Amino acid sequence: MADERFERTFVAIKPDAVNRGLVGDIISRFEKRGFKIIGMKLLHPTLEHAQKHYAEHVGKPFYNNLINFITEGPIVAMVLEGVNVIDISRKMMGTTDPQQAAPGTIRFDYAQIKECNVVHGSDSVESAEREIAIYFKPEELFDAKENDEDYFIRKYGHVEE
Ligand code: IDP
Ligand code: MG
Repeated sequence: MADERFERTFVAIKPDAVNRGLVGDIISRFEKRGFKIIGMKLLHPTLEHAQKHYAEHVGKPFYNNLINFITEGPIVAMVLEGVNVIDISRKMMGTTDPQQAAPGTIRFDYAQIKECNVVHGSDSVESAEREIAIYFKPEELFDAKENDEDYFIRKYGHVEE
């Protein structure tokens, strides 16, 4: 990466949110914060995806329910890049339980129960690297252009005389 202040994180819009038509609203929040989408796909997670993704939760009471839920239908898998994106994107999501989440967070605004809490975000640099590799090949990730809304206009916007 060009600048070490920039991190990458894995974000998923879960099947409940895709099903309810919340994809655009959720992506929009991250884009407006300035985070760059450097990878994105709609995919139906396989059992293998789910088991790898949630390996840390094996044996917990909610594990089977979680695996069933995440394999219910398509998710939007994303890699976001930005300054402190791991921590900030999780703050934007709110706490795991939407009932405890702060007003204005994604989980407060769009969810009611922790079993169906609309988004996932990596919780550390190590988790991000591990989770990105589960869902993306290296060639599926792209370089973010300069973080500047006028980049393409300045570069291509010269009218031919
Ligand atoms: P996180 O998504 O906020 O990082 P984790 O503890 O990593 O939360 O749990 C992964 C997912 O498992 C949560 O997003 C939630 O959907 C589900 N989950 C976590 N704890 C519980 C629980 O106590 N009951 C039911 N589902 C849970
Ligand atoms: Mg987690």
